[in-house]
Amino acid sequence: MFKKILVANRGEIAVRILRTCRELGIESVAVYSEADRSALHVRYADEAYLLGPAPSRESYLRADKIIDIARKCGADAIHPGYGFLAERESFAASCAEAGITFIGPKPSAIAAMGDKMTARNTVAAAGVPVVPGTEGTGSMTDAELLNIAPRIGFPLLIKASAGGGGKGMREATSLADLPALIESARREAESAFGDGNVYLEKLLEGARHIEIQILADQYGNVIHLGERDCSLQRRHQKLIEEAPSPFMDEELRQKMGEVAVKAARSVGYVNAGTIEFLVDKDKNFFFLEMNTRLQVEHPVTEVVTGVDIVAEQIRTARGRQLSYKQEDVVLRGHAIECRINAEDPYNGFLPSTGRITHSILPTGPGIRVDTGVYIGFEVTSFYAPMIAKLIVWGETRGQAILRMRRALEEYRIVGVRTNIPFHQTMMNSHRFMGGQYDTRFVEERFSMPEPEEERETHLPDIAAVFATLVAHRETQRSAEFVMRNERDTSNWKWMGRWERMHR
Ligand code: MV4
Repeated sequence: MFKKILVANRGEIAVRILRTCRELGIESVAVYSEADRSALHVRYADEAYLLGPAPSRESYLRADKIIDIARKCGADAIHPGYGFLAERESFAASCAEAGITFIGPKPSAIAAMGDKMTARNTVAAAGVPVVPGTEGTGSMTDAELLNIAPRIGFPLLIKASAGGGGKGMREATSLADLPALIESARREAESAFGDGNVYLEKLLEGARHIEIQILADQYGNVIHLGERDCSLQRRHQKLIEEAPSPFMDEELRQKMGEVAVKAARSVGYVNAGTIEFLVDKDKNFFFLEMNTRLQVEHPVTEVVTGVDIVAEQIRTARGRQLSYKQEDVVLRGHAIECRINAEDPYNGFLPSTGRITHSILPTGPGIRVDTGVYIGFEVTSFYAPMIAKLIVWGETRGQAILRMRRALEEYRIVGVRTNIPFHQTMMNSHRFMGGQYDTRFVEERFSMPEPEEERETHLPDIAAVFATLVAHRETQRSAEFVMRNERDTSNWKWMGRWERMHR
């Protein structure tokens, strides 16, 4: 096994990775910026080294410094986490040149999936369904795009080839609008990625965003760990994820799982990866992109499968076989993750900074909290506002929702505003309870109640819930369960007093 792993990341994901290193008996190294001198990941690791000033460009993105530190301290592998250097082909290649194992896929797989046109083409050639759109790779002129657009049909999306995650995306409703939108998409892509190439895809409306977790070793074994439903997003930032998807059935899971494995094989994938699909109301599914890294929302999959995904990443990077065969993977119960962000949901989700002066974490049966902060920690605006992930498990989806409500009520954070009230509202929303949501829900059909009205608006209108129930039996059962157990257990007032006491 590796002797020492350097974790090239910060916050909750660095701590998450360090935990598995500890369990596997592998020594660990943290790197940190000046803003993170007293961060949890620095305290948790066996050794820690300063990278530079707070801005990521001068710290967590300094590939050269990180590789240098790894060499000097004798680390034989680097785990990149997510974000920062995780999907940079050049970083994976530099690690290899330095004789250090990059815990992730080969540079060629990162490159093939990182260029979204290449990814579309590669997986389509392997028999994976893609959204109807432009074919081929490389740059297309405006004239070529305008020529092909009517055959794709409107509305359509202009997507940046170097993009992903919705960056540089434009929606066009008619041919007349297209030239200006292509122009602005190219400009945004050029300045964000230094690559102005764009392609077109038919816009799938009202689809769900469902992704499949895969694991692959160096011996051609590729398995999938089922799906995560990530449809609850705001401005392409996921807010709530769950596994399994309330929309899924076993037949669709098997089909999408097999297709995801095919997509991974098409680029010779090794390590953990995620295939994103759009699934329409008729259960047709289409490849969107592949994320060649560990994802923020990986815990919901860990919770329902019992698989330590980070451990499998480390094992496969070291040349071990996967610990599981496909038939060993059994889903049990239901998991929901709420991303706890230092953002004010009552004020347009404005980021909130400050020192955390008091906090109580929810615990107890079926609860997992992955966080990189603690009492005394200063939340700054240098990095993403996510300060914790609250993950719950329940035997059924309904039990998971009730448990999440309980956990959200227990969770106290004083010093920064958080989006916990948003999650509480969502856990009481009829649409969420009924599993009836798609990618537009948060932005188009959801609004926060006024703070003082919160409790009233939370009281469920049972008739309305049943009126909106879908025919899906599992979903119906979970909504009924929630309804049957519904009563106002909020101790918001008491907790409000507690919070004021500690201001
Ligand atoms: C789409 C789509 C509908 N049709 N592509 C967003 C992030 C990136 N992974 C791709 N995304 C989408 N691609 C086609 N052809 C819908 C999304 C999408 C989305 C779009 C607008 C607002 C929120 C969204 C949330 C998830 C996915």
